Amino acid sequence: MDRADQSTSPHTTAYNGARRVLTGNWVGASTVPSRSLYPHQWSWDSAFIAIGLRHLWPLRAQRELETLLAAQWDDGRVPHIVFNPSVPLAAYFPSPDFWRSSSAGTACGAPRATETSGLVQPPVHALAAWLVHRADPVSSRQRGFLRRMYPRLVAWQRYLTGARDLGGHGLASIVHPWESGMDNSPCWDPPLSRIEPVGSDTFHRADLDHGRADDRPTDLDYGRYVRLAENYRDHGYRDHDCGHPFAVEDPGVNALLVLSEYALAEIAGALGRDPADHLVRVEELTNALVKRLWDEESGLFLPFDVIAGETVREHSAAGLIPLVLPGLPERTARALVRTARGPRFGLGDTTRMVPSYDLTGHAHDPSRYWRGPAWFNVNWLVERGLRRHGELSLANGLRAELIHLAARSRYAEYVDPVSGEARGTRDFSWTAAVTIDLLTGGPSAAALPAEGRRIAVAVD
Ligand code: 2M8
Repeated sequence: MDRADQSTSPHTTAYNGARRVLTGNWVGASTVPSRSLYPHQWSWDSAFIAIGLRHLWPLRAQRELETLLAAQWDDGRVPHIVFNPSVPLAAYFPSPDFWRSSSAGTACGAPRATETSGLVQPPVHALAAWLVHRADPVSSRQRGFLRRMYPRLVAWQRYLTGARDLGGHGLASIVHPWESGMDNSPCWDPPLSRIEPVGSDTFHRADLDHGRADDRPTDLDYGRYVRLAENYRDHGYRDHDCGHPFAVEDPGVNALLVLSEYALAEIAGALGRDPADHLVRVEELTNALVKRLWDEESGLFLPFDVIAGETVREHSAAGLIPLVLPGLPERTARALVRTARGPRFGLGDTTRMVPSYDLTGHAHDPSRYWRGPAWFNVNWLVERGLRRHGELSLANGLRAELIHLAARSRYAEYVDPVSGEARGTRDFSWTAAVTIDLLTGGPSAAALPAEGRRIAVAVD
């Protein structure tokens, strides 16, 4: 922590509380998002957790990512959940006996000895690996951390740009709402409406044993989630012959894919390799993102429904995430900042944190899962993006709210974006992790990959 933070007692309290959460949720080789609601290892959670852990225990941060990537499939996918065999099956649904990865995933090279889900989550991992390395380069080098991680991270990115380029324009598609990380976003309502739900009597939701039903997705949504996951599993998790009934290009996922490609360029450089291939991909991906997902009318990136062949006209915080990219055309970055401050997201005006979904949207609900509440990881990305594009006063205001609300909410999973009231579970790991990162790095240390480096991106 920097000196100013140490001398300010609310910051010390926030720091100590966050450290306590991360200590309590560490289970030996990785961190659970929550002891009660999410008792296994989650993919993008672990990336954000590692970004926080690196300031406390750099070796533990390296271990967090190593454990996750040890469960990578031979086709390159990094599974969205790595199951802990000592946790009872009933503790989380869908449990390992639903996914059956070690048998159903054989054709795609799922691990034999570890059970995982067959879906993926946003690719924050190369970014996390780079930041973790930077926190303690000496131990990282001694342990060959980057050298071991690099081929796995490259394979992961190539899975997304290869097997998952379902739209044929170079962007990755998600094939299930859970893959966006923003599970219940209204953005998925139109594509999900085409999916026949399984009956709610065919499964038991463990989430309702821990969370309030009003804060969580409905049974109808769960019926559709289960149908999609079953279909994928029953096709051996093969992308080419699954006939994915749900395929969407999500701006958040694709922006993080680009940011991680920047991180791969940095990692390649640190390993004495030529980063050129990664930088070419950065440029291609950024162009594809802007061409295909930028919506001039709303000043936001919008998802594209590959099956229906149309843009999903719902406005979510995922559309602001491309602000983290240094190569974003300046005009686009300025428009995104205007949208963040405008009536849909209210930043610096009506909201304390960026809501997950449009305040003026027909489906806005400030309490329900990803349909309005504010999440700390998404806001950390927005804060980094604002800082990167020189919006220091907005970034500083958001940073202060994030630190304050994290501690006040007891490190809640999410909060009401206007009142800051806690929602979801408490002692949530990534809330604690990004708090540590913001407190430790301070405003001057955005230190994302490609800081200061701009690439040429064509815009029509
Ligand atoms: C939530 O998702 C899981 C399914 O993956 C669930 O609702 O059971 C999401 O918030 C997701 O983004 C997050 O990674 C996960 C664990 O924190 O919980």
